[in-house]
Amino acid sequence: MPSSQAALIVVDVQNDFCDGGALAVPGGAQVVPVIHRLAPAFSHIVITQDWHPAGHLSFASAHPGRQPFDTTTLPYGEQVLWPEHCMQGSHGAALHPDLHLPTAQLVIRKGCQHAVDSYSAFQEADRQTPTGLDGYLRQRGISAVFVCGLATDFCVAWTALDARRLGYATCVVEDATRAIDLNGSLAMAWENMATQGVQRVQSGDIAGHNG
Ligand code: VGL
Ligand code: ZN
Repeated sequence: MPSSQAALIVVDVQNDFCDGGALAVPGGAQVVPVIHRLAPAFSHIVITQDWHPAGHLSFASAHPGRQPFDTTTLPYGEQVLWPEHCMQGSHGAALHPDLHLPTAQLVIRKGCQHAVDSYSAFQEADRQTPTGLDGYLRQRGISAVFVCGLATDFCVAWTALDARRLGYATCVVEDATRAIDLNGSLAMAWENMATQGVQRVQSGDIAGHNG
């Protein structure tokens, strides 16, 4: 059982990342029942939502002549160009309707700046703009985080890597994630996370086999 100093971070379980969504992650909605089994083990739960303005610079449509899943270079580095997704206030940006986490106390919305993407729940891709999540967790005495949700190789991995860098004991709950897997991105994400000391765990290791 995680201690009271641990938080569960539920990343981007939104309609657009689930089957039928604008940027559907294969099997995305399958994380929902696994997350429901994990939740009772945590006294702190944080939910994130990818939350882009119309015309966001991470959208291929903002770059004439470019296609979704191409990459480009933005001032802060390489950027994958995505289909339009998770537009602020849209149905696609809403949390999956089956996700039921009544004890979650914080929702972090990220990717709100027009010209900056934000995969991580802690810091935007400019590596300068904090979301405030680190302060929130620290002020509550949290020293360990368990990351789950969508997608393993983008927002989950970036969140876990930032958590490690900020000094949290960090686990990714593999069976509570699903991946986009673009050009080997999933294997690369697990490799980076292992190198940085992020632990790869399964939901059964945490919540027991209670359901
Ligand atoms: C994500 C791509 C673009 C994610 C968000 O939640 O992993 N991926 N925006
Ligand atoms: Zn996004």
